[in-house]
Amino acid sequence: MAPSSDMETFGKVLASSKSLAILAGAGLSAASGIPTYRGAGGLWRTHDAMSLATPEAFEDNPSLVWKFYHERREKAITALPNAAHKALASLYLPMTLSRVAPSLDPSECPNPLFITQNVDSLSLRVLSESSLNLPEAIQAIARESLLEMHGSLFRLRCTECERDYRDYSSPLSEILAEATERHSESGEDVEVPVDKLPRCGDGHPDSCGGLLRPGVVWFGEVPEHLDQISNKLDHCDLLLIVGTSSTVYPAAGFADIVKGKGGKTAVFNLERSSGDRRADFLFIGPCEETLPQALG
Ligand code: BV8
Ligand code: ZN
Repeated sequence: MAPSSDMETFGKVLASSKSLAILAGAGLSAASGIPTYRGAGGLWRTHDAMSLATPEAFEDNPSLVWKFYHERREKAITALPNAAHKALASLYLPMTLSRVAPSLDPSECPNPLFITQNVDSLSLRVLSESSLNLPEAIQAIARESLLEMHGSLFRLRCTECERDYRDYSSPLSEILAEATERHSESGEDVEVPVDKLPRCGDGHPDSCGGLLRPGVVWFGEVPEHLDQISNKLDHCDLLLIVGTSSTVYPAAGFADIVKGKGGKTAVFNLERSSGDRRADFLFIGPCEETLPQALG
């Protein structure tokens, strides 16, 4: 049966949902100026972005991979959450939740569960943004509910001692900033020696000086929070699928899991995608417009 695009019917299904989950992809942050993977953003300089998001690429040329992530970090840190981020975050406001999803099971925490494939941490940031002025207690619940299954550009992990911590410094490294600057000015590809790349320590007492890597999940690595995600999908009765081409696994298989257990799916995308073939609802358009309508 073709998916419905009727907002009113969707509103009724949302109002009767007892266990809600959201799966987000790069389209959620497109309106914030963060390039998607399959749009123009799929290419970084002369490289296919996906080919740089692997442990092998980092092993092979950590300097090139760090330049790639440094640029994305700097772009994400200056990006602002958009109306779609805010519409999703408003689900953590009790009054919004009681209005749009009054049937959620209060004993199930967190409910809704927000799973993002994005590494820009914009969804995390919007939770602590003053524009939503979420009380601290709600912010804490919301942060618990937000699973960055592919990690974050703002996490660093030491390749030696495995220390894993958040770092929002900008720039993370002067020499990477300079290399980026020179490339954007003259196209020059400045080599950054490995011993000048971000190192474990940099002012932290318990540091080992090992080479740091971006705290993201690369292809071939196991995504994070999979147990919590599969527990949720086991009884999720409505999955909102926002701004994803549904091409990267295991996230691309979440819709089928929910459908297979009798749940419903609602896709919010600019265009048709492989994630909507069995969708119950399909809202074609920019999610920064369709989500505020659907959750408003
Ligand atoms: C795993 C972090 C095992 C890094 C990312 C061979 C070898 C090894 C693995 C595999 C293999 N073959 C297949 C695999 C599995 C592989 C995979 O799926 N490959 C694909 C390419 C076939 N997956 C993995 O390797 C995963 N790990 O399988 O481990 C395992 C699994 C389970 C249990 C135990 C072991 C790890 C995958 C994670 C990779 N890391 N990111 C970084 O970012 O640098 S993936 C990265 O790409 C994103 O995180 C995201 O997941 C994906 C991009 O997808 P989207 O977010 O959907 O973005 P995209 O640009 O594609 O689409 C944007 C959509 O938005 C479009 O539909 C567009 O229409 C829409 N849109 C645009 N604007 C808007 C909009 N919609 C609404 N409004 C708008 N305004
Ligand atoms: Zn270390």
